[in-house]
Amino acid sequence: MDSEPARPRAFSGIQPTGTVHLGNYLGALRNWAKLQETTDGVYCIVDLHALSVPREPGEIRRATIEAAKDLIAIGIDPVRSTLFVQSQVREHTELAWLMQCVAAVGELRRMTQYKDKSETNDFVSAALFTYPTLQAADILLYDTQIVPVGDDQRQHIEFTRDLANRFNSRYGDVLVVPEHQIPQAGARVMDLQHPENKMSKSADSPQGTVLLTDSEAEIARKLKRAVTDNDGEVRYDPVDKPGVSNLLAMLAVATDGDPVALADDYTQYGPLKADTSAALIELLRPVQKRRAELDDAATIALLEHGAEKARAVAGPVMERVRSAVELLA
Ligand code: AQP
Repeated sequence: MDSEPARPRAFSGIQPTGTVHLGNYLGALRNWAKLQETTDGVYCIVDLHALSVPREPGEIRRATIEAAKDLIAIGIDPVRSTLFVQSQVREHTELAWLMQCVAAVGELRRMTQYKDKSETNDFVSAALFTYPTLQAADILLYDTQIVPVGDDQRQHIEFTRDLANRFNSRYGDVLVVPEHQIPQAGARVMDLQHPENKMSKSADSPQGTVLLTDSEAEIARKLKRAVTDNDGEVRYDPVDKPGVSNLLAMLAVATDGDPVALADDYTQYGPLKADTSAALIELLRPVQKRRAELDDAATIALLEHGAEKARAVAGPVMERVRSAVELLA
């Protein structure tokens, strides 16, 4: 295949829907940065996905630039990897249509993200329903082998694999079928105030969400007030002790430890919270320093260059797909 790189290709995306939080960082973005050592990384700010729920005018543009700064600060190197904005590469929406043509309505209805969001949003757009077909197109357009994501994306990546296999069985061996890569620890960072829910940019839970831009004092305060439980035992048990287990999981990722083993070091919640907070502050300090040095104009220029690199891969893949479907050249 022409566009197949010498190293395996990794692709993933993030919505410009608010400041990046610890869940994004520990569950996905840290992994993106690490994978640059061994893979050809393609990382996308998926602004069209963000429009599947209503936004204020101008919000997306600002949030896109901020998200790009977050990714660069986290360690995505726009020279080594391809960092770009989804809407600047038109092939994404073209392939998304063809994915809709092989997707079944019943499959889309079973997507838990759609079920959750359609219950909580007043206006449920058609785009919210077909969102996973655009996500499949994002991934498949780059002959992706590895998709580093948090646990919440497991079902969408499975769906992407199903669509790729179905497409290939109809049209020949056209699309590369990708695998997800979900980390052992940090794959589902929970909200500090509602540890039964995942930490999320769009959840209205400022005290439960640790943002990449939070000051050290804010991080310490949020961790100190994190909801735990009343039994007082430090044990890693995400089902019965979600709050305490969330602290242990975050501490484990930040210190390269194991959440079950770490629990043995504590007999009280206070010291566990204090150590987790100190480890997270330490982890985020260099990221925050780098982020403060980035400016808008340079970031926009890097994204334009990234879009050129992305088009150079997406264009030939789209041509291959068009030809397999036998659209008129
Ligand atoms: N809590 C989390 N723990 C671990 N990984 C997470 N991810 C998101 N939340 C967690 C991973 O981050 C990547 C980017 O996902 P996103 O842009 O969908 O992030 P979000 O915070 O989930 O954003 P929103 O706007 O609130 O989206 P919804 O409400 O749609 O989930 C992904 O790899 C994701 O797995």
